[in-house]
Amino acid sequence: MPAALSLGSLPLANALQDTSHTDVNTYLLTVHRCMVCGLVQLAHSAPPSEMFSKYLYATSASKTMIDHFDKYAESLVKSLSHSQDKIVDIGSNDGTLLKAFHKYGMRNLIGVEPATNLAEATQNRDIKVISRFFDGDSVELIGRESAKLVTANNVVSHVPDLDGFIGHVAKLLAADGTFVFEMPWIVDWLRRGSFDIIYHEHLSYFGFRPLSIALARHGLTITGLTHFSDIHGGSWRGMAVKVGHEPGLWSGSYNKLEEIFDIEFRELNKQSLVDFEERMHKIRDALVSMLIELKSKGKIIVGYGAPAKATILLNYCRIDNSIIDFLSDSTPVKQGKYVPGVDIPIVSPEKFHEAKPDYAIMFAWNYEREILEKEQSWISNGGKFIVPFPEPHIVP
Ligand code: DWN
Repeated sequence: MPAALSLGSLPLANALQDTSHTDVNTYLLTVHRCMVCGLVQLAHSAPPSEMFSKYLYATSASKTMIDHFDKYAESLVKSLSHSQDKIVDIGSNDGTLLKAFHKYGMRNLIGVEPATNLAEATQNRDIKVISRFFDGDSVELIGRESAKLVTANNVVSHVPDLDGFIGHVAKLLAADGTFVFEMPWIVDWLRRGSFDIIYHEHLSYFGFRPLSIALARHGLTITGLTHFSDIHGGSWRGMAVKVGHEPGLWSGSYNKLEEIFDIEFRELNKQSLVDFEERMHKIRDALVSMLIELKSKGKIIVGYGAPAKATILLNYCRIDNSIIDFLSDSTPVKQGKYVPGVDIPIVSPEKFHEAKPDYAIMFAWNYEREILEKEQSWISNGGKFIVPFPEPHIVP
């Protein structure tokens, strides 16, 4: 398939460096769209072991996600009948969701997490974590058809073998089990123009058409859909069960799925990715011009948050430490490191407040509400955020 759009060769988004001035590996980032099922995906993947064996992203780094997964667990526990019903969270990260299930009384909790640093952080008496990539052996280890609930949040975009992954989920699910997944929606991404979420961890950028085909191939059907506009820039939570075990009132979701297919058919076509690339260039040029102008006026400019997407935005726009003094981040393990490719140091939130910068690029734009609430004092003293999407603008 012809490349729909390309960001060139960029570093791995979470490959933060321990020292400055280090040469980092870069990998081509080109996005393609399958002309059969419409799946948008990367043409080249980087080695999963380089990306996921030691992982710096922690779900609990933002209150928004802690609260989100607390409500997630509370709502799902209502559909379970026993505290010993087995729940398996694939890509359990730092256990934020599993700990929420534990809080609501569940006691048979298993995480599957390849990053050893995160797996170790999660273990407790009622939560067992298998530190490996989810595969057929994981299913045998956990027990075929033993899980009442299998969850996978912000995971399906990361798996190289989607068909194999869904097949293993189907084998793990009990006959009356439910698969619950969350994923950013490609239509939200196209509408916002947020190209910074294109990186090597994200192999696929989902619409529901390709995902439904993959689920159907393994006897799973979608019976529940909820959209969250403020989660990772716009995400869906889908629920799927084994065909023949649909709940009575699932037709509502069936109609919603039809609507989603129509939206995707209209907004996700060959031209939309070509238009997206043009928009990418415009956003890059507008952001760089804004920063150069502010710098020429002697303004102090920093970054707020050091999410994976910051690496992409900074490297693609070639914004380095000559423009931005540092990025602050609330994740302890990120502090003291450097953003790969642009040599910008990552510091603690305390350093952000000490520096009293004039402007901060909100790299963690998906938490705008939480961040604006948190930084009211800096804002009231004249601090301003630069939010990159849908086009670079200053808040407040
Ligand atoms: O898909 C993925 C999503 C789920 O998480 C993974 N591939 C990698 C990761 O992406 P990300 O790093 O872009 O995720 P976040 O959650 O957007 O990262 C936010 C970053 O900002 C964290 O490092 C924490 C930091 N932060 C902060 O410093 N101050 C966040 C908030 C809310 C804050 O107030």
